[in-house]
Amino acid sequence: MTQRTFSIIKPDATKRNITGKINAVIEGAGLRIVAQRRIQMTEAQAKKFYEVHKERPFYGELVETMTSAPVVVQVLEGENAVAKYREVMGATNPEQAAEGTIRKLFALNVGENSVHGSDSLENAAIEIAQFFTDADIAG
Ligand code: RTP
Ligand code: MG
Repeated sequence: MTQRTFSIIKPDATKRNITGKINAVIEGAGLRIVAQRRIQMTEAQAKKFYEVHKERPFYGELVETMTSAPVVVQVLEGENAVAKYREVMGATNPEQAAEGTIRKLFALNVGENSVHGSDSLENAAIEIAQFFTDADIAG
């Protein structure tokens, strides 16, 4: 089934100027970047985006990290895009990420792990709508 998922290339990656290298891994895995924009996330946007984690001890740090430099927000399209992108990203903690995954290749640590990807089809739609309108997406 063709799906769309939401991706963020995080500040640790934009700071190191490796967004193209990450996009090459995404495209190499057969996912198409059908929308993409570089933005400076506001504190309000980051807090809303990570609201599910607001009781977690790392929430404050997470919001701070996500607003520390620009991010690239993206919509990725492909066969089973949600699960496929989670696979391409690798485990949250790069020490546990499989060879060849984005986090194994590029992440610095669990907090600076280079990418975000939606964890379900339902959340993908919610997250895409937070940053893109239908007119922004050309599949
Ligand atoms: P993401 O949401 O960014 O795609 O990552 P994920 O699903 O693999 O991980 P999740 O559990 O949703 O956590 C969201 C982000 O919070 C940071 N985190 N820090 N210090 C910590 O123990 C810790 N745990 C999670 C990570 O940057 C993670 O991507
Ligand atoms: Mg998550």
